[in-house]
Amino acid sequence: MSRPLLALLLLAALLPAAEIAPAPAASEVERYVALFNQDLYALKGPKGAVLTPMAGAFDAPASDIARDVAQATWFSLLVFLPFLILPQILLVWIIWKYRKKQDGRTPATFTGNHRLEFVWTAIPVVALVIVSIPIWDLLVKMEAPPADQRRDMVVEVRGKTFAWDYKYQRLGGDAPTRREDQFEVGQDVVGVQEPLVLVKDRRVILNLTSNDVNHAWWIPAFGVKKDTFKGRYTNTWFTPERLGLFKGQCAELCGQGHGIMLISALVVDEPDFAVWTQLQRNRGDSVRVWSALSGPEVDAKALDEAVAAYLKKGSDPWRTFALRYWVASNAASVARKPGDLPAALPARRATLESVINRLGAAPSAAAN
Ligand SMILES: [Cu+2]
Repeated sequence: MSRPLLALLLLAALLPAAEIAPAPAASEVERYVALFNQDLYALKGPKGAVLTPMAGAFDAPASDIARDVAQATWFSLLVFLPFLILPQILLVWIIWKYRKKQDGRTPATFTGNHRLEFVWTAIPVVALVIVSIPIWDLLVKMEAPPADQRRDMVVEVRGKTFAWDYKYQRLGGDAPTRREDQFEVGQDVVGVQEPLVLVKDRRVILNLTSNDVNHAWWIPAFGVKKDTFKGRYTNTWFTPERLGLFKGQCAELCGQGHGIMLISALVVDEPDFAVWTQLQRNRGDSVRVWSALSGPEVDAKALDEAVAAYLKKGSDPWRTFALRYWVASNAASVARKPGDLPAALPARRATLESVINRLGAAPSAAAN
């Protein structure tokens, strides 16, 4: 073995492994399902289910770009407001002052006043120039990608009739993104749209495209609205600054399902995002377990085999936590759809729990 290679291997052995936080307790499953798999279509209000309102960019900006947009809007409103109000005041005053007074005098008539016409043209032109300066700056800022992107999250956004797919190309932050961190989220195994999950104060760059017709990705609270086209990429960026679920809507009339082509972004803090990435890493193999659990009847043998296969790839606390999470998350998605399955699922999750405990406690025994 060559000496530089040996030195490199030695260095790799000495470097601390990427730190992974301990897995949450099984009792935390419901908390994370409630956070990551929120009902994107409805909010249970006092009057029953109502559509979750979209927060606006002006009353509640939730990103750096949205703050700039709100500021620019208020500024132009301030500059233009006198043009709306002053003529109305003048009009009322003139009508009152020169009303017919029944004193026998006839009103004077006159047309044209070049000086006045010049003034009332020049003043609006100056106002437009004043407003255009900060707006131009902002437009350039929105269009130009940030110069230093090393810490940025990068996500490919793909519109399709009538849902969204998100491909995480880079998670951003301090740690370099590994190949296994290039997650794809979209619709879960039950077909429920998943939100775009972002980290508070971590800038995100979106590369947007479409599978079919034109769509537009729009979340007002982030101050971002961008068209998506098939065969071509558009880009946008922003830094989410508030925690929470932010609602949007496809903003390009794209077909029958356009009205329900909702958009949601969930902004979480670093620790919750770390949990979310661990869940994504351990997601794929959980589908087989879900299939064994979600049929008309539970096939005990198939379930045993699916759980054993899942645990064979790793039975550490993160693996078992992720398995419990994905089954619970799919159950939450199913519960939003009509059918008999939701009522049966609590009992089936208890069955899964006993299988995990039986196989997870002694994975070597399961192999025998
Ligand atoms: Cu659309």
